[in-house]
Amino acid sequence: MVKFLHFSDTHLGNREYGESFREEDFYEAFQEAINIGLSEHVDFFIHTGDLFDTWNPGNHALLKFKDFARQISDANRGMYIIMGDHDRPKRRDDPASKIFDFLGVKLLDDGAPDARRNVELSYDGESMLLYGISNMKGLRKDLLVEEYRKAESMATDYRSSVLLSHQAVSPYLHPEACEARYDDLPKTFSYLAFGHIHDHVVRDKEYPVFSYAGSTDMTSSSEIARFLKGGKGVNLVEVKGGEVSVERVRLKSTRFQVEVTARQENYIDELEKMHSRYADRFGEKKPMVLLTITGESDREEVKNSLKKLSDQYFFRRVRFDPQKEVSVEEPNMNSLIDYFKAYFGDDSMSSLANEVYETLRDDEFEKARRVILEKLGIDFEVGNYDN
Ligand SMILES: [Mn+2]
Repeated sequence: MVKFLHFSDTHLGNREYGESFREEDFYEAFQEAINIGLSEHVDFFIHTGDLFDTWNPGNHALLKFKDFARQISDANRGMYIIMGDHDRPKRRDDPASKIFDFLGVKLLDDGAPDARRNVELSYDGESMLLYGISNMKGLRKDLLVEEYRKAESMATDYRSSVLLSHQAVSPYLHPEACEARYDDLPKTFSYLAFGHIHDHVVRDKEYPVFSYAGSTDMTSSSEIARFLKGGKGVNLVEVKGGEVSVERVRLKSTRFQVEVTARQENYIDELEKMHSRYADRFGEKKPMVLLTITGESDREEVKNSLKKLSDQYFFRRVRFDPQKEVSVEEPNMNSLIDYFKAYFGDDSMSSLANEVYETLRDDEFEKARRVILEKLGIDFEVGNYDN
């Protein structure tokens, strides 16, 4: 039997809202993932991309990862990884993860045209194929399915095999944002280990078993809804003679986040309701609350009363949305998008304007940028994504 830990999208170095404690949160989640793997005596670790938040991480993030890799190497375990879209150098340079080969970090597919993508492992008398394809998009996207076919053909020679891939696969993201369809994926592998989509997905009722391990912390508020349902976690995977079982292990260190939307008259009540519903999930860290105040409000008064609660919660910049309730009662020319429509005289432009407005209001500049470029049909290599 072979046992390994599959995790993904750890975005080391991410400093959300410029808060250094948020950067530490990502390191703590990574440490917890390693602790889980080592205490479960896994044979090795696989990481399916977006190891770092950017392709040229800061020195602190590099040092933190060196420490993590050393813990794995001291335990005589290996780590196999591929590049996510965040890890792939945006200009001619080497991938950051290559620096750590001396600690047993093996990058499958370093992006070179002749990159070695496969490695054969042997545990417990069983040989296993690991095959990694780093993120392919932009010009590379058209070659992706061809690469999947090559991988598929190599895996036919093995009873046990794992594919590492970092892509958006439909139906797990809206089709326009996807580089492949689920039906395009190789079918000869035992386990398809995926990264890129930050929510956890597992399909284990059919062969091969397919999973997005998901991120270990949230890089966008769009991850909160799924986090509230299932938390963040890692996959413990066992493979025996081609049979796969996946156990999801929830991370305890991921900082709790929640959105609360209320009017000024009742937001304190709503915060209390949220507290009684979720307090047992807060853990040791101060929970982060994304608060939206709808309708008419006295912003100064809200801000002052939130200061008194600041030892209990970390409030992200509060959002005031006077439009929100009005638009429900009277849809004509009272919601922002109606104004955009009137101004542009074009549904597509007005929905773009509305989406950009919504994302910028959340301070998600990179996401807004992506929305614009996607809408204009520009495939691009530079910049960050929230995935
Ligand atoms: Mn990611």
